[in-house]
Amino acid sequence: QWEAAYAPGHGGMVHLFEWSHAAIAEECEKMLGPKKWGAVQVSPPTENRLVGGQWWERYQPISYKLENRSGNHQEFADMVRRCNAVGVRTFVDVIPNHMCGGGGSGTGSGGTFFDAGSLDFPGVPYSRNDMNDNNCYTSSGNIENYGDANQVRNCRLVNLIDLNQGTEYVRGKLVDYLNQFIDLGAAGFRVDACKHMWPGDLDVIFGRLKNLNVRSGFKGTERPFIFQEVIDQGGEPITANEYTGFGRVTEFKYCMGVGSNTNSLKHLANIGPDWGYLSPMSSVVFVNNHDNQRGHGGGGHVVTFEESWALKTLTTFMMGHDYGEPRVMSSYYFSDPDEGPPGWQPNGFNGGFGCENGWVCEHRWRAIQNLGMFRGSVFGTGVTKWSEGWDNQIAFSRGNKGFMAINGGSSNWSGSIATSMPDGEYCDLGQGDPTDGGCTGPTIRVSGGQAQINVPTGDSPVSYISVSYTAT
Ligand code: LM2
Ligand code: CA
Repeated sequence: QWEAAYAPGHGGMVHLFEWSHAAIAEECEKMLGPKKWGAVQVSPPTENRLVGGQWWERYQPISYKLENRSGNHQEFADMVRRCNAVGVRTFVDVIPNHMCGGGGSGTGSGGTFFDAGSLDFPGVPYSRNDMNDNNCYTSSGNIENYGDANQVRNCRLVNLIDLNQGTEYVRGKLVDYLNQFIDLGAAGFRVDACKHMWPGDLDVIFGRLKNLNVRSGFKGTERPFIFQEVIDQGGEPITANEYTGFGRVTEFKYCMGVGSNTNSLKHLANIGPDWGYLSPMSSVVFVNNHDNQRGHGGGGHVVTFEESWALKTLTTFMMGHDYGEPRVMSSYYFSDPDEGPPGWQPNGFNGGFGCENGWVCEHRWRAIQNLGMFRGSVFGTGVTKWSEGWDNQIAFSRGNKGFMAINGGSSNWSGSIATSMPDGEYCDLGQGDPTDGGCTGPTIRVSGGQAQINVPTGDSPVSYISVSYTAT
């Protein structure tokens, strides 16, 4: 459950935060598929409590029925099928730790009744006995001290009604919850709030999941790709390492690591275990996520779309480097950190470099949009021929498959840089798009182990080439 079952030539995942299933299906066909991204991470598709339209209401499950503002069951199924058809996998954001916030009653986004006062969720069904309240010994019933692993796992996280994953009944319901996505062709899961569940329980639950669905085009032997959200920035008894035995784990230290080196990119050469991070096979890495870009989930200074120049250089580095499985955040603009998405969906991709009407669409930016192609084409190689310019500039190869140069300086970076790429003329994927045998932008010539680069500064301060995209 550590390997993403990406289609050959595809790589990297994009989190299309708050996109509807219908808009994601279209993005797969027009953008993510053609540009060979590996997967899309989708917002929680299950029925949630309606609080007031905030983004976080979707982290309050009411039932495991697929119906909320992203769409319904049929639209979800259609999205997964259409994305798979163009080689893009679906990773589902799942929330096995809890149900909705305590108190009150009502109907969820799918019309299902619940009573959060008496802990009754007939849509699953779950009732009082399935909850952890009796295993929590804090006076408020909430997590009060992150220094006590017991309460972090058995008490309520911000008053969210905590499920007891230790019981057979709850385990069975959670396995069914996740398996329904595998049946529909999904290839993996982003698992919310894993710090708040016992590793032994997760091991059992993930172990019972089905193999990926043969009818969706998988081989029948592939396991779902699991990446667990564990916010470990050090200083607490619970560590990310407790969770690496049954899936990958989000490496939050990476956000701070890259974010504090935007003006010294050369320091990133050996980012990874040397920095006290998880092993490469255990980690999912990202420059920012939907939580920390708005001060939730750990916080700390992270680079977001608001620092667009740094986001481009760091995202290119992350997608090019061989440490961890990378995820690119795709956002909407907000002024209030609780604010939900715009009331309409992003415009369809037409070859441009962003979205309009409130959506940021970092994954469509000129510097970033072809990184899926690059990542997919260098699979199986390591970083070679690391080199540095004098003005915050770095370049490296991925064996004989790819080469990239990142210009964090204040003027063009041009000259001859050593590379392990074979001789040839390649499309500069950071500056233009490959066409049949050509390129809409500049090319980079490699001869005798030297790449002739000319990396601009400004809008797209990166150049990257791959043996799969030649221009002659
Ligand atoms: C996570 N980590 O384990 C995310 O990092 C975190 O952002 C999620 O909380 C959390 N899991 C639960 O899925 C988000 C958001 C919270 C929000 C919850 C539930 O960051 O602010 O809490 O989702 O929607 C909200 C209110 C909070 C209230 C709670 C329950 O902000 O004040 O607590 O609902 O009613 C009384
Ligand atoms: Ca818990």
